[in-house]
Amino acid sequence: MSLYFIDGQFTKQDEVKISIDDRGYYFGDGVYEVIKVYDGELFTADEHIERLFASAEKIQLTIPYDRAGVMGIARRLIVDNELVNGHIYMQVTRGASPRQHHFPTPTVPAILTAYTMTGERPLAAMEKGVAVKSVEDIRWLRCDIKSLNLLGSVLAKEEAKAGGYEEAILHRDGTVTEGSSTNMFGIKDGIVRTHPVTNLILEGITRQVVLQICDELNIPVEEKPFTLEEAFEMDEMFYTSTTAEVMPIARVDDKIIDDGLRGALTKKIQDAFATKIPLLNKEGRV
Ligand code: PSZ
Repeated sequence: MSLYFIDGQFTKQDEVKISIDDRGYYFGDGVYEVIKVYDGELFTADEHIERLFASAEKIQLTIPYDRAGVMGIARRLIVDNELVNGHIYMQVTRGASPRQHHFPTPTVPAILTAYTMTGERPLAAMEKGVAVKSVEDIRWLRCDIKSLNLLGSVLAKEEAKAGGYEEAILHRDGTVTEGSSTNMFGIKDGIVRTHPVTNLILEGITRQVVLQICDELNIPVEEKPFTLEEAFEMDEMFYTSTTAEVMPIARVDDKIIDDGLRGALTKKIQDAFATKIPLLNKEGRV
């Protein structure tokens, strides 16, 4: 029986109780994070916890723990649930209070919930690549916040999935922003292109790792938006996320990217990413 952390207590999954008045349930009024676990070890946890606090601050939400407290909850869940490979899901809502749009008065404590999920690296897709569908980005103008309000992403992903695609490549007036739950990259003439960090995208932790890898490998990067038309003409494309890592894109809509095979630079970045994963380093099989 998997253990959940709910509002200050570690609870068995079938004993979890959440109030119908939780503002996450009514309004999506909260923020969340997904942290990858490889071989029982958290990956880039400091960065994820920092982003959780940053998202919370942007919506004037006070997390009822400090950073070390949040890390401690994540660690205890891994140990008690004997998680080897997978991730921790963690969310904080603005507490439980009778439904009214404005913040609760008097203030109620924020509620942090967290649990573990098992999952393996998507190695087959990482070799073969995936297809993505272009979808208009109808989300709000604060995509820099990892908010629980995900309707825009849900509808985009559903449209992609219904069409047989793995992910949606979102665009505003033809300019690519990001994926429904990923950051989008293109490579043209040896230069890696991705949308700059603005209010229109989430600053992915995997994005940060990839930019660091490019720096280390002297691969030039331009953090400059590109259009869908430019995407079709890229030499290579990939997207990044905590669980997808560095995922090659073989096709955008009906346009095959280059020869449709994983590109050489994408492979190089994937290999460099793998060297940063604790499990692979430890066992020496990168
Ligand atoms: O399991 C999954 O499908 C996951 S785990 C994390 C994500 C998906 N996505 C995070 C995310 C996002 O929601 C948006 C809108 N843009 C970019 C990303 C990538 O962020 P990182 O790299 O921090 O996971």
